[in-house]
Amino acid sequence: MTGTHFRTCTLCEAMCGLRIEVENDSIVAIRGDKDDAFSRGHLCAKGPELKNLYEDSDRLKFPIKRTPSGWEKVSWIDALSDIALRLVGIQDQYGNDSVAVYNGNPTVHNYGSMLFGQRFTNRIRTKNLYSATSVDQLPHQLLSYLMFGHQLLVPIPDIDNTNFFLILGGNPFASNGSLMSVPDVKKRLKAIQERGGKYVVVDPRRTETAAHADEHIFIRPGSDAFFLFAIIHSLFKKNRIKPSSLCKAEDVDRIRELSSEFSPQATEKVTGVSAETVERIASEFADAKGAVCYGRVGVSTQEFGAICQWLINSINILTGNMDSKGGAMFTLPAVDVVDPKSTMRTSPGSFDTFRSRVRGLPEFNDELPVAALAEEILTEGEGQVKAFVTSAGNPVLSTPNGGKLEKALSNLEFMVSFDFYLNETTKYANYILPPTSTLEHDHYDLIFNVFAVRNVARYCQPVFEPEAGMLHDWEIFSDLTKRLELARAGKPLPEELIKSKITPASIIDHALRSGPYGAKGEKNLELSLEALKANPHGLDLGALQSCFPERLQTPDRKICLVPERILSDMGRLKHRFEEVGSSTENVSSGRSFLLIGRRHLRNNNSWMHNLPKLMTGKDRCTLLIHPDDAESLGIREEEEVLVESRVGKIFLPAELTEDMMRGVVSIPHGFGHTRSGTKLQVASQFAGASINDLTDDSSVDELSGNAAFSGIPVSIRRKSA
Ligand SMILES: Nc1nc2c(c(=O)[nH]1)N[C@H]1C(S)=C(S)[C@@H](COP(=O)(O)OP(=O)(O)OC[C@H]3O[C@@H](n4cnc5c(=O)[nH]c(N)nc54)[C@H](O)[C@@H]3O)O[C@H]1N2
Ligand SMILES: Nc1nc2c(c(=O)[nH]1)N[C@H]1C(S)=C(S)[C@@H](COP(=O)(O)OP(=O)(O)OC[C@H]3O[C@@H](n4cnc5c(=O)[nH]c(N)nc54)[C@H](O)[C@@H]3O)O[C@H]1N2
Ligand code: SF4
Ligand SMILES: [Mo]
Repeated sequence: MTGTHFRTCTLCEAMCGLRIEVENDSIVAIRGDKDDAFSRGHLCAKGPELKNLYEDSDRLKFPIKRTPSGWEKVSWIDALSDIALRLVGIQDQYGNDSVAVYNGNPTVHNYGSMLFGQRFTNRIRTKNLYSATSVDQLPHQLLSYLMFGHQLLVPIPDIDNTNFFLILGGNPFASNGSLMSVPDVKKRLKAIQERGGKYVVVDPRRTETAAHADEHIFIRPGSDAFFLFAIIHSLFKKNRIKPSSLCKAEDVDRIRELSSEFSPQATEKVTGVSAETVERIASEFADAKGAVCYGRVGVSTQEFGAICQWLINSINILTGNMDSKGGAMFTLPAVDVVDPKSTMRTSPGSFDTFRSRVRGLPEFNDELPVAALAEEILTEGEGQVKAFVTSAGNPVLSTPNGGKLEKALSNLEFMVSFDFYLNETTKYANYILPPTSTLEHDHYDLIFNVFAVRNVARYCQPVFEPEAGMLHDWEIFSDLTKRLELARAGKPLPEELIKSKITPASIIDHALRSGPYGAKGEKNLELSLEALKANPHGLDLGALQSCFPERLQTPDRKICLVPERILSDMGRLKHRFEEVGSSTENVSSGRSFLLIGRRHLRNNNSWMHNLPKLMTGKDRCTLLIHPDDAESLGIREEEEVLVESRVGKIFLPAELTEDMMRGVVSIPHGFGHTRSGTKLQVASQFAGASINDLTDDSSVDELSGNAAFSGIPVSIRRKSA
């Protein structure tokens, strides 16, 4: 096969358009697609590595089974039939909840896996559903559900029109943006400055984004809720509130009352941000023509992650910047997942309709927080998890207290992993079911179009035919779902693959046609799969538009400014405020440090360390520490240090930098490829250590159940000491 293909990169949320040159069945170049309607030629170092991912000799292509003498290749039919019988057998013996499922991050970049994986989990009928959501954006979805009535009505910064962008706990220079699909974020941030606007970064580390910002504000990890409350306090004090007709007046009064004790002066000691700075930021925010407050992983994954997202939404609402140009806006995606009339409407959400068995953490959207997974496997009694299915995830490296989860996985009766790598998690499986890789299947961004800074749509055809006998994620899920049903009914299992008449593409085609840009839709652009195929560079469907109150999904089409659930969490917040405020221990006393994470442009969570070109250069898995803190511990540059938390310890080299706040240290996540029994030849040479051997499964945002990674207390010593 020879020719030029146009594809969306599926590695991060930016959705860059790629131009892929193929000669004689081999990729000769991957470049940014200059004609792409959204990304206009942008790409990062990871995009071209889709070639090496595709060619990686460690990538699995056919099912393997763990046996006493090692991994053995098996046929799809034998694997799928045995899995169906084992899962049904375990559920018959111990009940439905004895099977747990975990969906990892790449699921949301793979629409086939999403659509057909969901059918599978529906059939498993277990309460033990988990995903990367609860180590990530759960607070965003929860607050969208509570305030706007739908978990996917997520406010997106109108980056191209804003004049004041307040970023907390996000580092788009490294991550390329999150819950804000935005190719070429650097250029768009610079454009804010060029039009006379400003962007400000609040972060315990002077990140790459902060270094280019108009202002960087250091903040003590985990204290953002107090900073945000202080901003609101200041806005009220200065009379800068613009009440929205979509909010109840008594709710506005309520926020004023709640904010009364968090004055900029009172929060100063707890956050490390001066009262003067808070007052000034509040004024600048209120003055700007179009301002938006945005918080990402650093504020979602903390003890008050949900309260933080509530306060961020509240700041945008109270200053008239919600659903308004230059503020936080909402997409109208071509495949609409919010509108009740849409064929693809997803559940608006649910919260706390049941709780986890051992610790009583609340369900959200039928899922339990993954911080509870290990204990659900390890704790005996009715409802104990005995079998586990993972899909596109590596929870041993990506969820808190990975060491405990490892112990749990080795206790299971049965485990299956949908993955093309034999890694730190999948090595515990009895079967690994490897799907085709991204270039071998078609693609539509079901999720990231919902979070994009413009309304866009693009459909990509596969670049390569898969090798004979390989299957897509959705085909594996589809067969297994039906096989499971047959096994449950005691019927014979077929000796051939059970094919589905419905395909992901047919589902999308129907949704596009009946969606807002379809023939009968309000925008009437006659959008369909055919139309998208005819536009391989994608279609720009326009800038984000105001859509309230019509698109609000609350029963009264109003914003619920102060959800009851948030009110009930205020006691916990106040308690922590008093506790930290009265603590005599200075953060930078040298005895205990607060640990935070970080991302690097050339990493992608845990799974792209096997690509040699991305691993060149300086060691990235280091402990960042302020030189003064290092000096007080007698630690020198590159020296191996021991970092210890309540749950574990790791060794890694120190990297001294004034970019760290005093008393705070940073380690990237996704490393720790030291574990034996994996097949990751390159990654194991750049093994590093896993931050999640230090993060604590007992440290969660008690309201949402989301993992609280930011601000884990650790002690540090020289290895040689
Ligand atoms: N290159 C690359 N890109 C990625 C990924 C990747 O692994 N690598 N992962 C993708 C995924 S899954 C996601 S979810 C997104 C995430 O996208 P981002 O949220 O932009 O990612 P991070 O770089 O982790 O940014 C989090 C920031 O929060 C800061 N922080 C930590 N604790 C606190 C705190 O208590 N308060 C405040 N204010 N800040 C804090 C950290 O120092 C860090 O700079 O990135 C996506 N893109
Ligand atoms: N301490 C700390 N921990 C964190 C974070 C942090 O900031 N700090 N960030 C968290 C965040 S935001 C996230 S999203 C999670 C990610 O956590 P996970 O989703 O659990 O882990 P990943 O590293 O993304 O692993 C993805 C797996 O999917 C496989 N894979 C890739 N593509 C496909 C595919 O198309 N199909 C299938 N079947 N498999 C595929 C890869 O081989 C890999 O094994 O990590 C979280 N963990
Ligand atoms: S920024 Fe994200 S989408 Fe764009 S090329 Fe890099 S990894 Fe791919
Ligand atoms: Mo994520």
